[in-house]
Amino acid sequence: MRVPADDAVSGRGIGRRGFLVGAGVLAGLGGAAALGGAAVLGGARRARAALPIGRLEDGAAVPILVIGAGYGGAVAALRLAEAGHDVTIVEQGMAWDTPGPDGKVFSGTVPADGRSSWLSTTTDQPTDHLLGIPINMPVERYTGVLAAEHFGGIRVYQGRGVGGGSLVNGGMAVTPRREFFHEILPSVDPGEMYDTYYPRANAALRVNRIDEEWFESAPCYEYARVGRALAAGAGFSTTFVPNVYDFDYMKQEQAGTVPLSALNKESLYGNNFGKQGLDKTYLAAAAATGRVTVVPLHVVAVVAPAAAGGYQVRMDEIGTDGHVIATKTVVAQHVFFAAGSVGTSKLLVTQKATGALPNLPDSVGFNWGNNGNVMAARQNRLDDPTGINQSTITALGIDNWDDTAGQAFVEITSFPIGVETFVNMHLAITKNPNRGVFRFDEATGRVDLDWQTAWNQPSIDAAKRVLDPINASAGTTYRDDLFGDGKMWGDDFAYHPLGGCVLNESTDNYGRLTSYPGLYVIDSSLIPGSTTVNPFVTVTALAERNIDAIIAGDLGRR
Ligand code: FAE
Repeated sequence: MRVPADDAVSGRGIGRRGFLVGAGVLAGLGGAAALGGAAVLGGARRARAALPIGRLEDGAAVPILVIGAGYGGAVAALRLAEAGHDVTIVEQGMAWDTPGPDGKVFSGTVPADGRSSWLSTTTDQPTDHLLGIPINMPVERYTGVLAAEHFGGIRVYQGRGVGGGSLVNGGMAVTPRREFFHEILPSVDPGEMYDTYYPRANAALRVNRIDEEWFESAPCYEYARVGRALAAGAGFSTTFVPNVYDFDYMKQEQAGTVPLSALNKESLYGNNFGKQGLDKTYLAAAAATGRVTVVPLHVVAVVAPAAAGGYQVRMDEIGTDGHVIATKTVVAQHVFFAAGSVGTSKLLVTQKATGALPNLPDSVGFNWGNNGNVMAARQNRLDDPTGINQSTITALGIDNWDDTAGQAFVEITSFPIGVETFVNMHLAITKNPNRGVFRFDEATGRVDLDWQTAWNQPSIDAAKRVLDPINASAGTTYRDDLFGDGKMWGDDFAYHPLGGCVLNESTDNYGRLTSYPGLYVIDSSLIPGSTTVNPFVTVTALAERNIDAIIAGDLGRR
């Protein structure tokens, strides 16, 4: 299927499109809770884009294969196609372009169904307790949209499907402060990033800002205004956070004129409306070139040099219950690893250990970080209610990044359970110097991530430098019943995996795996563990920069 030309990209900008489709619902944030609530159907509806879903036959030969349909993969596919190249994207998750029997593409929140969770028989929420009681619920095993991948000391949340993380994330679209950029990626010229690639990424992702006047009276942001007031009482200022969720659509949700999404707890398991994910931006634009094919439900396992040149890529086609339908091997002249920080790191570490790509550098798998993610909730006093119907889209953050004794950006996120809780939920992004390593286990044939929960203590310490003073001045307390019974900190999971194949360390300065010409890395694994803000704008901008150089230097324009 093709996206009509009038929806297409013009030059570097991507045109808007309206959509028509089904509803659905779920909660979340730049990470957070997910509970309760009814779906709302009817009225104007916003559909998901028609993407060029295709097949890939065993033995096929393709010029360019992209592994993963998230941010890095979508940027690579679009820009390569615009340069005249045919691109095939293989993605392990589903297309997410078809409503289920209930008329919705994505699962509701409560009850959630199999569409919520990746090949699991229960949901696996970040906020997985209430009053100390576990609240995950049984679901049918299905290739659902949110994966909670469990490693020794941490579980890492990731999106699965055509759109990658954009299917499940909170849409917070933040460009880091320029003065921090050199610390994040010292080999990259900040001038080209801030003059060219960040603006390009922000435009193509359709980043927009909340109407600040509307925010001041919108019932769905009472929790944010209360959080801001309590932070101010402790001397902290807040800043508005840009997002890819369409704030005009949200205004209509608040007015009751369109089906609800952010205002009906949708986020972690996908937004049926309102969010401008990759399927509506980069991937829709890539589809419009007519040069991109997306092949869902294919899991890449092996990449190795092919005898006649190029690379053999072995993959399993899976059914929606995860069973293998077919194993296929295709040959690609160029392969882009865009499987995300965890996916790409696992693939590369495996290829090196098993001898498929033995000459990969020893640094592959190293320098992984969680972007300093940690969560906590504060219980406000009864005169500080946070509202019953909360928007899942985070609007405000407390910026304590100037505090060199514990730098943090503390989001004021929602806790949308449909009743008044007086709770302010927070996700902090901090500077945690600890780094993990992906290692191949010969005995199991699997890759584990060497990371210990205790390594998140610097993040807790930094978050406390903001939240302790707020508690002291506002007379509020930490909740200890939401992340476990008696557990105050959500310190054993991450939404922002970064690193494992770091730029200018495991690759050259543009993501080339130089010991294997034609292999590239173009996703969040290039960024060494921290972005100081929510990462996808930086992942996108860096991919834009790298693909420009790769097209100019390696593949050319046709
Ligand atoms: P990603 O978008 O994860 O795409 C990788 C794709 O590769 C996925 O679709 C995988 O299914 C696929 N894949 C993996 N292994 C294979 C394989 N072997 N074969 C085939 N396909 C494979 O990677 N970031 C923000 O900036 N703002 C936010 O508000 C925010 N909120 C978040 C909330 C949640 C719950 C989560 C999970 C993440 C959030 N993030 C947020 C992080 C953001 O989504 C993430 O940094 C990007 O998605 C990373 O982009 P990549 O292209 O690296």
